[in-house]
Amino acid sequence: MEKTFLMLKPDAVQRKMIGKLVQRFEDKGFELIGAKLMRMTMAQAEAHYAEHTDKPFYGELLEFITSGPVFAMVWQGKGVVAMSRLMIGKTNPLEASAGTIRGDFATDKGNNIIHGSDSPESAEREITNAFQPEELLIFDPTEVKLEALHV
Ligand code: IDP
Repeated sequence: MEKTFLMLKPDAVQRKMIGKLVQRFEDKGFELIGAKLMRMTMAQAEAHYAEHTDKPFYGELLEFITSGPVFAMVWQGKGVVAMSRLMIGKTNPLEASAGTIRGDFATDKGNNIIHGSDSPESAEREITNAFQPEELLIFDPTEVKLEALHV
């Protein structure tokens, strides 16, 4: 089943938007299979944004993403990569459609609230960079037995 890596950036955590943003993806019908509040190490940030090394905003981007806690998530579902990108909206929030997360809640190209993988291959790499395999739980919600989970 297709997976994506979504990350609420430090601006979203600081603005107390975690619940509101998680709600959008739950409402859509995707499955949350892993989530945690974490602070990206510089090494994780560099690996996550490796494709942007040459960009003029690269230094600023690393500084921002490591500046405070992020809320990292793995979501699963048919078409979850493309649909999440649609729900997130364009990189520049001033160009993002109303109704998208960036269109509704941001104005700044750097502080644009949320990251979403751009392909299943990127998702795989980004998930591995942020999560240990045992942190992802796939379960049938109709048959949840607490002792079967890692709690
Ligand atoms: P995406 O997050 O929509 O996939 P990318 O082009 O992959 O956009 O850029 C990664 C992140 O780098 C963006 O989400 C944004 O935070 C930051 N970024 C992109 N372009 C700029 C820019 O021109 N100035 C400052 N930050 C930028």
